[in-house]
Amino acid sequence: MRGEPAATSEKTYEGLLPKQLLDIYRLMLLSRRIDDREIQLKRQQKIYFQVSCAGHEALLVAAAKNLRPGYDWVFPYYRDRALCLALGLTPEAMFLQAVGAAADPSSGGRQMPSHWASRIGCAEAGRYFHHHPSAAAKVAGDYREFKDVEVHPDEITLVTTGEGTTSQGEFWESLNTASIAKLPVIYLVEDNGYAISVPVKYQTPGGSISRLLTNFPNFYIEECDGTDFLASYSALRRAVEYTRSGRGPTLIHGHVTRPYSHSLSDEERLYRPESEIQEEIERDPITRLQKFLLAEGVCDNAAIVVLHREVDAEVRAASDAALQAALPEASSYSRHVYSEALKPTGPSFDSQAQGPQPQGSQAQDSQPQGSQARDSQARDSQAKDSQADGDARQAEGAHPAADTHRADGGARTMADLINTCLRDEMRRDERILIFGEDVADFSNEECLSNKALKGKGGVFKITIGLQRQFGSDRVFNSPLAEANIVGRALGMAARGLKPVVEMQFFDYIWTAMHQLRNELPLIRWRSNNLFSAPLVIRAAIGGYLTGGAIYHSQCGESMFTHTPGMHVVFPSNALDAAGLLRTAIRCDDPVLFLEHKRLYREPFGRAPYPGPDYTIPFGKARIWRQGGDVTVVTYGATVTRTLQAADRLEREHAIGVEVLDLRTLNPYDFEAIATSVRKTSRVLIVHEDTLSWGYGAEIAARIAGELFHDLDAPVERLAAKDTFVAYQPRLEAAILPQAEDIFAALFKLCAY
Ligand SMILES: Cc1ncc(C[n+]2csc(CCOP(=O)(O)OP(=O)(O)O)c2C)c(N)n1
Repeated sequence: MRGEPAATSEKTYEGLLPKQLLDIYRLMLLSRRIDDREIQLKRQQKIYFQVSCAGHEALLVAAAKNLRPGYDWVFPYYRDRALCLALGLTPEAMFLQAVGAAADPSSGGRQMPSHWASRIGCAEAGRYFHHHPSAAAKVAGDYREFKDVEVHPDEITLVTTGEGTTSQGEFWESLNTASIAKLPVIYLVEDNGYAISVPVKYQTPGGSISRLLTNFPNFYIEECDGTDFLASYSALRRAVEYTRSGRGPTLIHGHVTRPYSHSLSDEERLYRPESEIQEEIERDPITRLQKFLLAEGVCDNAAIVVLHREVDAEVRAASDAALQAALPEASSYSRHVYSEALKPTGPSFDSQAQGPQPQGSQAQDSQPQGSQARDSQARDSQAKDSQADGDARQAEGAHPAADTHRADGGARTMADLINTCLRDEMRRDERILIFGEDVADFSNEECLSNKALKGKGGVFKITIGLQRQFGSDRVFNSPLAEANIVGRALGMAARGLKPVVEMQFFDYIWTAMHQLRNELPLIRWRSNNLFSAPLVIRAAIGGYLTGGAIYHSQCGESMFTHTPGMHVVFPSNALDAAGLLRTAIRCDDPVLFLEHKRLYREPFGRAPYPGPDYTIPFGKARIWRQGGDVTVVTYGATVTRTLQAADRLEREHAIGVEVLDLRTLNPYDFEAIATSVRKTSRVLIVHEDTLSWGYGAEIAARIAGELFHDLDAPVERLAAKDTFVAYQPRLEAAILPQAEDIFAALFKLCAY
C-alpha cells in the first residue's frame, strides 16, 4: 500500500501517481461519509455514541500511506477513522462497532465506536525479539502458548494523540523513555486546536507542543499543515525514514481542523466564535484535496460526482449490513475478564501436593469441606503441646517456624527465594524482562565487568545479580516513572514478552494508577480476547519495620482487589512466595505480586528452595493451624502475628484457633473459609490495610450472606486504623494491628 515512485513518465506528487492520489481522496471521503452516516444513526437512536475523524483525514491517510500494514504497529486514538480505513479496517467493521454488534471486531460491543483494537504494538518488544529470536518460540504449558510473536527487523510503531492529551504526564514519561532508548516510535500529534472546549494556548505553554520539545535528544521533530495531504505525506515520509533507519523516535505535529465539534455530545458553537469556525471550513482537507485534483487535471467534476456516489453507496450498504447484525448475548459481559484458556487456579499449577511445606505450618493447603475437621480431644492435646513449645518461644517473641529454621541450614529467606525463583524463570524463559527503579546491578554497562563493585540489584536487593547473569537487555533500570513502567510493560506483554517489573514501594504505585486501572487489567476484556497483557508487577509493601511511615510503609491492596482483570497475590512466607511468583510468571493474566518488606528477611517462614518447577495455584488458602473454636482469615504480615495470638489463646485459655492464610487475594479461597467457619462458627478477619471499605469487608459480607446459619457470633474484623502509617514507632504500633490486638479480639469473639 505504500506509495512507490512512478515508473512511467506520468507526473507524480511526492512520488504518488495521480491514480494513487485519487484513491487517497476516496479514502478521506469514505471516512467523512462514515462519520456523516453515524451522526444520522445516532440522531435516529440506532447507535449510542459518535466521535468523528472530520478534519483529520489528510494527516491520517498520509500517515497510513507511509506505514507498512501488517508489518508496522499502530496505537490509534478515537479520532483515527481515516487511519484505520487506510490500514485496512472496513466500513462495515466500523458500523458493527457503532451498533455494538457481537461481531464488532474491536470489542464485541464493549467499546464505544472508534475505539480500536487492531495491531496494537510495542516498538521495544519488536526490537527485543529481533535481538533474541529464540525468545519468540511458542512454548506449550504457559502463557507463551497463547501468544504468536511476529517480528520484522525494522518495524516501527505509530502512536497518535490529540494536542490536549500531550498535557498528560504519561505523554512526557513516554517521550523520556523513547528518547533515552532511541525507540522506533513515531508520535503523531493531531492538533485541531481544541481539547473539547479548551484552546491549545491554555493547554500547552506557547501553544505549540513541537516547539516545546525541540531539545529532546534523538528525536526528529517536524510541524506540518495536516489539512494539506501532500505536505503531511512528505513530513511523515521523512519521519518514517528517520525512525525506520534506527536513528530514534519522531514527533510529527500536524495542524488539522475539527468541523464536527468534539463529539456529538458537544456543541462547539457555545464556545467558539463564528469567524473561527468559518476560517476552518476554508481549510477543510477534503475540499482542499478535491480542488487540487481538479486543478491538476487528475480528474474532472464528473469523476468526482461518480466517486461520491460510489462512496455513498458503499457506506449505505455497510451500515445496512451492520444494523442487521446479531447483538451480543447479555451474558457475554462476563467473558474474557481473565484468560479462559489458562487458569492460574488450575491443576497445571499445582506442583505442591508432593512438594515441601513451610516449617511451622501444622496443616497443609485447604482441603475440601469437612476433611480437616478435628475433634475437641485432638484440639486439647494440640493445645497442650503448643503451650509447652510456646512458653519456650515466648521469650524470643518468635513463631515456632523461627526455631526450626535455625536448625535447618537450608532454610532461606523470602528475599532469597524470590531472587532464586526469578533467576530460574529467566533461565527457562527468554521472554522475561525485569525493569524498574534501581533493579539493575548497574545502569552503566561498563560497571558490569568491574569486580570491585557489587551492584545495587534493587533497594531491597531482590533482583541482585540478575543483570550480571542475564545481561542488560533483560534487566535494566527505568526512569523514575511508575506509569511509564507499567505502560511500557503493558506494551511489551501485548507483543508476547513477559515483563516482571518492580514498584520500588507500594506507596508509589498510585502514580501508575491510570495504567493499573484503565489500561492493563481491561485490555483483554475490552478487546474481546484479541489482546492480553500477562505480566507481573512486584511491589514492596507494608509496615511493621518502624521508620517507614507514609510513603514507605502503607498497604492498600483492596484498591486492586476491587479491580477486575488483575490477580492479587500476597504471600506470608518464603516458600509460598517462590511458588506463587512462579505461577504469576507462567500464567496468562496480569498479576500484582505484593511482597511484604518486613517478611523479606524475617526468620518466620524461611524455607529451602523448592526447585525450579515449584508452583502453587492461585485461590488456595494455607491452613497454618487447625482449631475448633474460632477461625481467623488473614494474609501477609498479620499471619505471624495471628499465630502468636493463637498460640497464647490455646495456652492461656485452651481456645482452638484455626488460622487461614489466603495467600492470594484475587482470586481467594472462599471454600476454605466456608469449611472452617462451618466448623468453628466464629470468624475474625485480620489485615494490615485499613479497616473501612477494606479487604475484609467483602469477605465479611460474603460470610454473613452465605454462612449466616453457621454463625454463633457476628463476623468481626481487625485491621489498621483508618489513618496513615506514622513514623514514630509508638504511633505505628497503635495504628497497625498487633498480636495483642488479635488476641484481645479473638478472646472477645469467643466470649460472645
Ligand atoms: C485522562 C483523561 N482525562 C479526561 C478525558 C475526557 N476527554 C476525552 S477527550 C478529551 C479532550 C482531548 O483533546 P485532544 O487530546 O486535543 O484530542 P481531540 O479530541 O481534540 O482530538 C477529554 C478531556 C479522557 N478521555 N482522559
